[in-house]
Amino acid sequence: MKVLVLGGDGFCGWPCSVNLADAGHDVVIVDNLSRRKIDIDLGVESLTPIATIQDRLTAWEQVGGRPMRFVSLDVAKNYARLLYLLQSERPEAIIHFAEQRAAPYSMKSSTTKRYTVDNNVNGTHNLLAAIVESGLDPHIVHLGTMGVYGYGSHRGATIPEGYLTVEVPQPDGSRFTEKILHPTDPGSVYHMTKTLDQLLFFYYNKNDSIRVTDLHQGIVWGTNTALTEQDPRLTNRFDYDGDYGTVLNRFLMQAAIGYPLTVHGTGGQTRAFIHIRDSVRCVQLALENPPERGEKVKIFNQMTESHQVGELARKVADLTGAQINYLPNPRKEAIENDLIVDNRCFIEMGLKPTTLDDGLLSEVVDVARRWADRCDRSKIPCISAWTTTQAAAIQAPA
Ligand code: NAD
Ligand code: USQ
Repeated sequence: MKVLVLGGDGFCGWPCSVNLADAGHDVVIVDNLSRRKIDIDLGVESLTPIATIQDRLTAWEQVGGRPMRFVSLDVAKNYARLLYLLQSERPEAIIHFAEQRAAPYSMKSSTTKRYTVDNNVNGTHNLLAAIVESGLDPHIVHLGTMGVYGYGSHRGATIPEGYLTVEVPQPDGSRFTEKILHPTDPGSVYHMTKTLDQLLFFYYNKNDSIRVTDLHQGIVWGTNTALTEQDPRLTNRFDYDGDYGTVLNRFLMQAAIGYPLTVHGTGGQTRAFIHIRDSVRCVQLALENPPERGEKVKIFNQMTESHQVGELARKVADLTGAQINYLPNPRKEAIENDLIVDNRCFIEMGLKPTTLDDGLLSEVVDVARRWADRCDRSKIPCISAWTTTQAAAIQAPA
């Protein structure tokens, strides 16, 4: 199948692209390389050395991979070229990873808040409008986030896959039931853009019958897949800095270099997780099981397990002997929360979840140890504060 992978040079998009090419799909990567530019602006680099997109594609062909093409394009800014790309490539599916994905980066300043909203919302809307204008019927597989449901108390309720069945009371005392989009409760400007994406998909699906699968993904951990391990030039990125590093990969990397694990607050926050290998597999499953024309937006919870941040820190400390540091939380978020998630759709489609086993955790620690000399310790602290209250707390002397 002809597939455009928007954001195919990124952490999730690159291993996904090679996996789809390996599965026999005709892949075109579309990326404006903004993630690499943000690294330059922040003065950080992926812990793992990553090759240029051109070298990645050459290496992929040299290991015998089905050739992929690269198109440099900003989907949020260059509508005319996006439309032309659709008209000329006529893709059957479009995987949409092309967004600014870090919550701390989105909260750094009014500039990064505005960039995140402009980039993410315009990118998604441009894609939908261009599909309508092209008259084509590609299936969009979008990477959304578990964070759209929010991390307040769900009072023990299981989070359904996108839609909530509610009972609506009528004036005569009777009730009717209806399935609605689950209410949203974003925890950052970044997460808010994903809730706006949801509404854009809902509308264009209703009005123009655009076929969409929205994947509400949890925090991705791990780094490489079997395919990206074949050649050093295929290596995936590993973000460890205070803006882009995500919690479990950060803890594993901190353990590897002897840096006390940076738990925010008490570590009572519960989050959903998925290993990069399962993330790649889920995207392929979603791609190969498209909705029918006229079917409402399919929403899957793309996660395999939930864990408390503090529990993860203790697990990593037990495995590696690392120290744990409980820090003032730079985020305005619940001290603790429950999180029970329905993820039956992927399990029923055949996903065999990769769970948090010691071997896989150690594998990430080994990768981090190999590249420890590339780590800039000054970039580890999370200094992006959600409000001035959190900013004052993280600046106060310990
Ligand atoms: P990433 O930043 O590594 O990759 C995003 C890619 O999109 C980058 O290569 C970037 O250059 C590109 N991009 C951004 N804006 C673009 C634009 N306007 N035009 C063209 N290309 C653009 O992020 P990731 O970790 O690979 O995440 C991919 C998607 O998955 C995101 O939408 C993110 O919200 C979602 N997601 C990620 C995680 C995670 O833990 N990494 C978890 C849940 C959901
Ligand atoms: N945290 C720490 N210590 C750290 C880093 C984070 O305690 O050193 C805590 C945070 O305060 C937060 C939790 O860990 O409570 C998760 O933070 P994170 O940075 O790992 O994840 P998050 O900001 O939610 O964002 C990541 C991805 C985003 C994706 C989201 C999925 O960057 O693209 O959408 O995970 S989810 O969390 O399910 O919403």
